[in-house]
Amino acid sequence: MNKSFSTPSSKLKGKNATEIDVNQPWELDNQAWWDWYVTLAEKDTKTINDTKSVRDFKSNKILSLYELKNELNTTYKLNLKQKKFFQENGFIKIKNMFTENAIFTLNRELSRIIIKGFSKRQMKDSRFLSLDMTWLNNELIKQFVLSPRIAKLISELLGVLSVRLYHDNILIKRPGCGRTPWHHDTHHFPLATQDVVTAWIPAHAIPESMGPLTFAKPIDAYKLVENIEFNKFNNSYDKNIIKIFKDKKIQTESGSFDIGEISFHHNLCFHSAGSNNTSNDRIVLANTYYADGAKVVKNPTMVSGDWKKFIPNTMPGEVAASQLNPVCWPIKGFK
Ligand SMILES: O=C(O)CCC(=O)C(=O)O
Ligand SMILES: [Fe+2]
Repeated sequence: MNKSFSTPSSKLKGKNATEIDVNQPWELDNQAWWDWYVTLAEKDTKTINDTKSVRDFKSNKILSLYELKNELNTTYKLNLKQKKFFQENGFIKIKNMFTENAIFTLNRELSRIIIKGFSKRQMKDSRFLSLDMTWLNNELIKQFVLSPRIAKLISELLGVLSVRLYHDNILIKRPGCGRTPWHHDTHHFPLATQDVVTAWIPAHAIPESMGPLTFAKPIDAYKLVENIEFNKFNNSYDKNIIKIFKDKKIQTESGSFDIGEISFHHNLCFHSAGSNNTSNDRIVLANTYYADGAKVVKNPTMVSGDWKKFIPNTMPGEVAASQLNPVCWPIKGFK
């Protein structure tokens, strides 16, 4: 699958502000969206150069689909402390969500998909590459995306009975790619609910030098920056957030991820990511889920990106329940 390669930032520059108002829908694909979006980030001040390989798995067994299913179908028991942490902070990182073998299996499959999905020219730049909806044609990715282990945990974090899939997203931050700007995902998902969580599943260990996801604490941090106007042309929005968080002494969590460690973030949680200062790709499978019954907002904007691909045949204002948004929890046969 070869994605179209467009440069939205140059398209944006060619037009005046009223022509590409942020309130207008996004007309390009999800890759184009990421290409544009990372141009809005302030440069990283840290320059950690780390060339050691993070591909080093202690065990490197590729699991069969049957073995993988068994693992992805077991449920995880959240404790009260974890639930409280998520309620207060809007995110949680959980170690050992998956075994090293499961992550190794995911790593090999994602690496194969990436080689197939992008041309040499596309892979040459220090870009943020993205592929979505691969679960539709790939049984292994489908197991991860529709995993009851993940979906049940999300329903418990949100305190809702049932969750649907919004979309999957393979996120590849290439060596040398800069920061991901500060944002919360409410900006991105055209869903008229606050019950949305993304599971961010690294396909290897992510040291700090590689740009792990960074979270602001507590979840209410977004209220401090609610009135900052989003700027689609430059990094002023990101710069403003950095300044306000610093002035207000907002704590951030930017630690590394071990193999098998996964983070879950709520759509109101402010997050960003550092630049990738290593010589390896940072490869992550990020899947987003929402409470069953949610509707599409009445006016999706350009920041909502390619949403019609993820919720097809659905008009703004209608319930988001297309065939591409299966209920991932509850699932028959599981308690
Ligand atoms: O991977 C990144 O750098 C950003 C991902 C992100 O913002 C998200 O998954 O919500
Ligand atoms: Fe995000």
